[in-house]
Amino acid sequence: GTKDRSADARNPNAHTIEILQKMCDYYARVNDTWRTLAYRKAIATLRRQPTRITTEDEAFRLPNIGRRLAAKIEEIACTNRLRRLEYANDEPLDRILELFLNVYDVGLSRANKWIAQGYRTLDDLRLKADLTPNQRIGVDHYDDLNSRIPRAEVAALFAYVRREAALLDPRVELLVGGSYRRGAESSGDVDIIVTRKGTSSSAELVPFLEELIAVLTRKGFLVATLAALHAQRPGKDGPGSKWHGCCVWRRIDFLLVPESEYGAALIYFTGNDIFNRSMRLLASKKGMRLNQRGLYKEVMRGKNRGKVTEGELLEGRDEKRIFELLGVKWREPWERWC
Ligand code: DCP
Ligand code: MG
Ligand code: MN
Repeated sequence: GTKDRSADARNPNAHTIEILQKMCDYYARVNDTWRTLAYRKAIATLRRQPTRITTEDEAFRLPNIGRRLAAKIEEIACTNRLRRLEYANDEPLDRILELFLNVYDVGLSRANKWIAQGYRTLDDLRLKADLTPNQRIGVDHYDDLNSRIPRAEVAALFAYVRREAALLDPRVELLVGGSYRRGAESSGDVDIIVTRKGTSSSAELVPFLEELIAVLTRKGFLVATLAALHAQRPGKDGPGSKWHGCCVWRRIDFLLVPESEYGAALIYFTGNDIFNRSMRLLASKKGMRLNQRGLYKEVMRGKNRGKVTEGELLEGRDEKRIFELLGVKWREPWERWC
């Protein structure tokens, strides 16, 4: 999720941001990635403004806001609405598309197929559609899985997990990453990073997490598995050792991280995703490569551009050191909204 909306309430441009965010969601839905990105960047810029932006010229002078978006900002400020958004959302089918796209594990083509098959409601899906096990969870717990989790509840869920974890292995360290670490007032899910001093591979933590998941499931805390735990292949930059599921119908993710990769994983799992993308881009401009396992000296590429080596590891364990090596000023987690 990329819906860092809760921090906006006190912002002088809150209303404009809210409407631009809806437009952004609309473009994401119709797969217009270019406009989606443009809107996200503009929203990030507006979030940083200490005063209300009301005119096109004022908006256009800000970074990452083009002429047409600036005009829309003025329209919202003057009329309190955006005509483009209103006709985008008028379509009844568009509303159903949005309903279906909010089912866990459903993408645009799946949602469109269901509409073409004549399905219009969640009950249609429940009774008639051919659902994967994850999609069925998504339909059955639609409202819960689509509501944001208040910050205090994230803290309470985490406290419970940490207590059980400590009983299994007191050396294990847990931390909530994601939007919670960025200071959000509410989160889409609970992202838990798991590490232990002295580990150099996430495989060393797999038995612990298997046990933790078994205990939490037995106690009724974890109620569904969405992506089962799998070990990270050594030396590969794959998905990492992670587990996705639900606790009492809140989304919860675990990411296993060896101490040697802790800093890089913290950066990755704290986000947000646009911030991560810009850090990776910066690394590649400087002849380095950043992923969730570490910062590397640029990879050598062979004739067919295949990777010849992983590249020399410059830093993995220390978050601040990675910023330093990249030559960027340290940013606290709550300053990483973009
Ligand atoms: N992440 C990323 N790129 C992605 C998905 C995730 O870089 N495509 C990273 C950045 C995110 C972190 O993983 O901050 C956690 O992913 P979430 O989807 O849980 O996103 P957030 O925690 O940021 O937001 P939400 O409150 O919606 O969960
Ligand atoms: Mg999250
Ligand atoms: Mn997550």
